[in-house]
Amino acid sequence: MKYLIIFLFSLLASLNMNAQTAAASAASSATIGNFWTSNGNVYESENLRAVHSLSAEETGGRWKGFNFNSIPSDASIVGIEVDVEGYISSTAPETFLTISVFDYNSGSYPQYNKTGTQSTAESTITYGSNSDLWGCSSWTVSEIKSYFEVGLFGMSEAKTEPVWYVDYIEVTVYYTTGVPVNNIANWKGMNTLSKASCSYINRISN
Ligand SMILES: [Ca+2]
Repeated sequence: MKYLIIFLFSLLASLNMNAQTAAASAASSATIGNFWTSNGNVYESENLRAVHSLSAEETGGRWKGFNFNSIPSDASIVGIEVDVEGYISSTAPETFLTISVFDYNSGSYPQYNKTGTQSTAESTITYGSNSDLWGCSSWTVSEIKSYFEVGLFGMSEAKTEPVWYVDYIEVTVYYTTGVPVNNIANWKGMNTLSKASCSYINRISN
């Protein structure tokens, strides 16, 4: 029994269980129809900012061109974090911000949202975590590499509508390699794992 236990621990170690790695990237392009002005200013944190004057109608924009080429093709995506560095001209009531991630794949446009917040002093707000898939049960590496987008949207019914300034957007994707401990029992069935259905809404416009 002793040797069996040693063997099993060695096997677990060799499988590199739970080794979580992070890949971070900024966007490198904006989608057509982006309502933000100077939208290329979110590519670097250098105090040059994209600007969005909110209105009573929800508008915003999306960014893409993230570089996650370092993620191995057989990795398991376990978390997505979006860091937004910026500020807003006022925290007027009836103002709503939304941070979204998109999987723009195969013509569909699944979008996963979080309620945004921003103070009048420039700061970095973190959305998601190393274990948050934003309501989607799974993301494939291909979706992350080829179809991932981030959106920032906002609206305000305040008399004086705020202006939202964003200096930098950085996305960190967390992934594991090897066989997760909780999948050992499903070892023979791993090839049958597939993307489960996700709840999402389709956004038609920016
Ligand atoms: Ca910037």
